[in-house]
Amino acid sequence: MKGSQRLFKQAQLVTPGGVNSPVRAFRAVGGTPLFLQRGKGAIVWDVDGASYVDYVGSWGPLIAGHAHPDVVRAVERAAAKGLSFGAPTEAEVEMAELLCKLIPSIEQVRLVSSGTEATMSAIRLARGFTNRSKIVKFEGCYHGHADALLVKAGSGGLTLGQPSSAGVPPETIQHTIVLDYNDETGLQRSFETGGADIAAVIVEPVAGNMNLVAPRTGFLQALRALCTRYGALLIFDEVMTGFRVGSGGAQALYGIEPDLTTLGKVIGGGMPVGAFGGRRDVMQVLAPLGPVYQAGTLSGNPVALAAGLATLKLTQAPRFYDDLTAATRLVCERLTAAAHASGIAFCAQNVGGMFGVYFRDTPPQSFAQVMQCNAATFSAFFHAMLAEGVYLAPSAYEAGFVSSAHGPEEIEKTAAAAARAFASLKDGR
Ligand code: HOZ
Repeated sequence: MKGSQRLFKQAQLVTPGGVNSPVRAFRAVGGTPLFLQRGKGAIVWDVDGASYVDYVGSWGPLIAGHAHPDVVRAVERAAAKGLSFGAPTEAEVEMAELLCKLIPSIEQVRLVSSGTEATMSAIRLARGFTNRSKIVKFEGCYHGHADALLVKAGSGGLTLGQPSSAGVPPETIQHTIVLDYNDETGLQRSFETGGADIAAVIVEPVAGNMNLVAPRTGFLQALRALCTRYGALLIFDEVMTGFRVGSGGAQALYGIEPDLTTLGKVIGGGMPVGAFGGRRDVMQVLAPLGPVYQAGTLSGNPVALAAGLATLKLTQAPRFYDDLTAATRLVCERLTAAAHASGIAFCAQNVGGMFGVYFRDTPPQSFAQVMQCNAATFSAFFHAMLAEGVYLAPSAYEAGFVSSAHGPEEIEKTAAAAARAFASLKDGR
């Protein structure tokens, strides 16, 4: 029996579904998840020694590729000095200063250990600051797995066909309003009918948990204007897009200043780091200055921050994002060309270093259009690519990620793999 199959069997006895995060279980695409053993640059190896060009990149954090020497060295140095103190350290100041400098809407920031913690805390803060209860989110956007946000969510819930979770009491989500992504008219109506109760609007400025859906021109601007008019806070969930679509995140790309921003993934460089920050007057409502409580033993962990700081430093190299964006665009172009050569309805698009692939003719602009994509064909494509040595996200509802380590050789390999994979789909092999 192959190593991944053996480990998956063992894992299922002691871990629900054999995984520690649902999408990894390959339920949407079928088959056995790969158990990975190591990674270097753009390549990962499974426990059976097979190698793959990796477009998951730990779901986004590994913007400089696997085990970048600068990042590994920084982690080793930090670890040698102590793993955790539960007391302030210099690295926390350095990270906070860097985030405030690179994302100007962040005047103050608090570090946490995951994206879920960041969004959960930002929501609490927004409610505490505005003294209002309701929050608005958009269908198919995923903001981590805190109760109030786990309604019509993307990512794993959507992948498993359960976008709202059991175990979340109706009372907990009675204050959550869910609207259509890329349609500001719903928000206009919600504000008109109950604006005085809406504390915040939270949005993925580029949706990356229902595949990739880019914001329509004017959508984010409309959210900004409506939140300002009705005194609600605009929260950009940039856990995925922060330092991924460009140095200043999606807010720099689209020229919008949110009141609060949540971060994760890249700022930890593969280690558990999250953050939420924004307007100083809002942030100062947090304990110990104000009445909104939030805390964490491992918040600002020095080893995790060492990985994050080293990664962010790499992203500040001249042309880093130009090159990353160009490489990601090339991946999309080569995949699309390969599909069309086989006569398959397919398209792909990228925003900076993240991309989406769709089995339809044009990129979806809404959750409904995402649902029109052919998920069964995606699964066949996923497995054909895996057999060719290319590791895509095992779900039609996740974005893909390119790193600075994906060079011409990896992209060429991907294109050749895609040509064979699409041809096999056409032949029904
Ligand atoms: N929710 C993550 C992707 N959007 C998946 C996390 C994981 O399985 O590691």
